[in-house]
Parts: sequence; structure tokens; C-alpha cells
Amino acid sequence: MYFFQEDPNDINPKRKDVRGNDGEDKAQSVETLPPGKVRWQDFDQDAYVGATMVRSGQDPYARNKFNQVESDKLRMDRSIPDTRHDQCQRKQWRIDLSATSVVITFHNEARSALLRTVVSVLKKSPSHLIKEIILVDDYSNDPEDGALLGKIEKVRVLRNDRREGLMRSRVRGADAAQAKVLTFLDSHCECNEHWLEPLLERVAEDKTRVVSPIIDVINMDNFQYVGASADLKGGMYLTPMIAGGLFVMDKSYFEELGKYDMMMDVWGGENLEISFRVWQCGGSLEIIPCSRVGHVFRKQHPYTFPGGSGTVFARNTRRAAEVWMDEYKNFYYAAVPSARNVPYGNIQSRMELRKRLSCKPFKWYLENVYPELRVPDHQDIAFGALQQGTNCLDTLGHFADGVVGVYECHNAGGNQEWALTKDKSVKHMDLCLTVVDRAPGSLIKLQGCRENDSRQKWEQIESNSKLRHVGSNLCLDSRNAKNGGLTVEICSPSLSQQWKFTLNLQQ
Ligand SMILES: [Mn+2]
Repeated sequence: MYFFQEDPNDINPKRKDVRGNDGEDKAQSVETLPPGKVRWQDFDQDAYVGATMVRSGQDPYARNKFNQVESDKLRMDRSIPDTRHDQCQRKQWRIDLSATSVVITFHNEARSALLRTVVSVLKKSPSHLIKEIILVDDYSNDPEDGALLGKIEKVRVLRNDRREGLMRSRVRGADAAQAKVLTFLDSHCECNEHWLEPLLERVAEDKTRVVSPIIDVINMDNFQYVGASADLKGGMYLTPMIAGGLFVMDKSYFEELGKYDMMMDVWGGENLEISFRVWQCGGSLEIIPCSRVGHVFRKQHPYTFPGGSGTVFARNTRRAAEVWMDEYKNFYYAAVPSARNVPYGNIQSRMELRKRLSCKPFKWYLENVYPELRVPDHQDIAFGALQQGTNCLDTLGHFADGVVGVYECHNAGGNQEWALTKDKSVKHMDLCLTVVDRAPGSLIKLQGCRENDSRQKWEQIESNSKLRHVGSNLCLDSRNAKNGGLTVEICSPSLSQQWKFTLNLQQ
């Protein structure tokens, strides 16, 4: 998914002052803390975290969907392994960078996790590069969760007086930010050694870069910090999609580009939307392997979604599809048919934004940024994997005159990617399913696709649940998959004849 580009500065970094130093930052050193503020080292962790400890007999997962008991046990400045590649550990980072405002939004976050996020930012960043940490409390039940952290140096707390969701909360934080660069983090992260400098460097050189760290895993059960793949060296990777919503972006560029879609609710779809927008409107998304931030990945979302999570997610992703995907939105609707019935509100201002910024079409994004993403052709009426239970139709690596079989579905395309086209062929690249012999029990072969070859004509029948060969009226069948390959058989209700494409496009 990523393509690698060596950073020209990697071996012998050239130091040049891009923006100059922000004089203000230097003046606000730890020796001159404003009244009422404490250094993070002096914050009373035990009192803060102790007030919301899990009581004995309570489920440690109930509140946060991660093990809060384990989280609460850890010190706010616990040490974590430096997960960077050796090459990154040896590198000297520029420090002549402008400071950033770190924006962290949260809703009912475990105090210990939120505190560790804040402390790791302060502990693992050069002090002059952190202008402030803006905590946006998205209407948590207990206002003290955020308010008490306002004591810590550089921390500012904003509290919504109703639930606004991630996107509007982040925009509120961004609007309040005083630095020229924004850093968005989740509320259950831990920043690693020199996480910030490589990110700020890339943005200082070109403000249209939106950059993310590699996200390491903080285990949700025992809170062990585990590095993501270690073979990622220096330089950077372009990525078609932002992962996880941890990123650094120039503030004026964030504004120019339309911030976030303020009509998206709660959570979901925002990474998709901002990824399309950045790329289509002239920016780029990068992952910087020398920057590492740990994140607690959970299986479930801890909080409830007004309107139900499915509906909110569909509404948000539908807005992204309607504004950015052009005719390709039909593939989205084919994949998520229920989204068609979810109202998505007014998108006029986002459409105007797209026009004003002269953003490129989605086709450009697919061809230039995300060529690995396979999308259907306009000739296709069904596309994707052809699934039967947990198995999928598979070429088994065979070519012309080979048989086909089934294999456990892997959702990675490749040998399991098929299309049913308007001219009724079932295609894998330029190979077509061919009925060589029209007798029940005959093996189906892969052969080069030919126009008007009746041996290669198929149609879906019975609500797209079966594939019937047009000339013989026999059905695609897997009963002999283990001894020889797929065959055609007299159509019957047998489960071995039930097939379903990932996408059906002819609604
Ligand atoms: Mn998260």
C-alpha cells in the first residue's frame, strides 16, 4: 500500500531555518510558570486517577472497553521501548522549527489514559516546540476529568456544553490554537522518543504535507507497548489514507482546505473524507517511520452514538462519498446498500469548497494515489469476490486451460477477484470462466475471453444467488472442488451452487 521514498535529508541533513523561531516560546520557560500552574512532574496523579478507580467487583472494561485497572496502575510517565529503527535513533533532528498546538479531544476517557497522553507529549517533546496542549472535553459526564488537567503547564481545557462529536470538537480546538502548526492526537496515546521533530520538519518544508507517525500498539488488556513493524527505516511513505486520525498539519492549510466536515456527527468517516480532500485538492499524506506514537486499539467503541452507530457511520461516510467520489460513489452504495436510505444532510458548502479549491476528480485519486485499490469497470454489473460461505472462487494460480476451485476468502483481491460484465462473461483479468463441455459434471476451465463465445456467457439468477451458464442452463457448482475443480451441474437448491459477489452494481 505504501510506496517508499528515500528522504534526501536522511544521511546528511541540511539545516536551514524555514520559519525562524517563535520568540514567545522561549520566554515561557518552566521557571516562569503562570500562577496556578504546575509542572507535569508535580501533578498529583494519585489524587486525579484515584478518584475514578475501578471498584472491586466492577468490570474493568465496562467504562472504556479497555482494561482500566491495568491502565490505572501505570505511572503517568512510565517508560516505553524506543521502537524506532536504528537509523532513526542515530539521527539528529532539526530544532529550528515553529511550535505546535496539540489538540486532544475526548469524551469520558479514562483519566489515567488521558493523563499519560498529556504527559507523554510534554515529556517526549522539546519544550520550545509545544506551544500548548488544547484538551477539548466533548461533554464528558464529569467536567473534572478535563478541568483538573488544566493545572498542568501549557494545558488549556475547552469544554463543549453539549455532545458535538470528534470533528466539531477538533475544529473547536484548532480554532483556539495559537501555534502555526496543529497536531491532532487521540486521548489514549503515548508519544515515543523524538516523535514530534520529524513530523514538524516535513510540514515546515512544505505546508501541503499532512503527516502521521507510525502508530504502535498499546495492548488494551495489559497496556504493554508493542512496536509496529521495525523494518521501516527512515524517509517517508506516501499513504492514500490517513490511519487513526493522528496527524500534524499546518494550521493555515487546515483552514484553507476546509477544516473538517462540520456536519459529520460523533465519529466515523472523517479519515476517509480528509484523505480524499487532501489528495484531491493538491496536498499529500505521509507516514514518517522515525516518528512513533502508541495508541490503545479497541475492538469496540466505548461510547454510545446518538441515532445508533450504524446510522451515524453511514451518514458520515455517505457525505464523504457524495462530495468526493463522483460516479465512484455507486460502488460505495453497492457495498453498503443500506446507506442509500440514510439522510445525509446538505452538502452544498462542501461541494462549493471542492469547486473553489479546484480539486481533482476521484478518478485521478484512484489512478495516481491509490492504484492498488481495484475498482469495477463501467462494463461490470457485479464485482469483487464470488463468495460461498467462507470460501471464494479462486483461480488457484492457474492460467489458460486451468481449472478453478475455491479457497478460503482473503478479501485481498488477487486470485479471488472476479467481475460479471455486461456482455455476460465472468472474468478474472483477461481470463473467462468457460464451459468446455455442456454435460452436467463437466469441469469449468479458464480461457482467454472472447466476444460472442457462447461457452463464456453467464447470468445471475434467483436474486443474484446463483450463476447459470446461458447456453446449457447448468449452474456453477463447487461439489467437486476437492476432486478436480468447479463444474457445471443441473441447477438445484444445493448450497454448492450458492454464490454471491461482493458488489452487485445493477440496482
Ligand atoms: Mn483511538
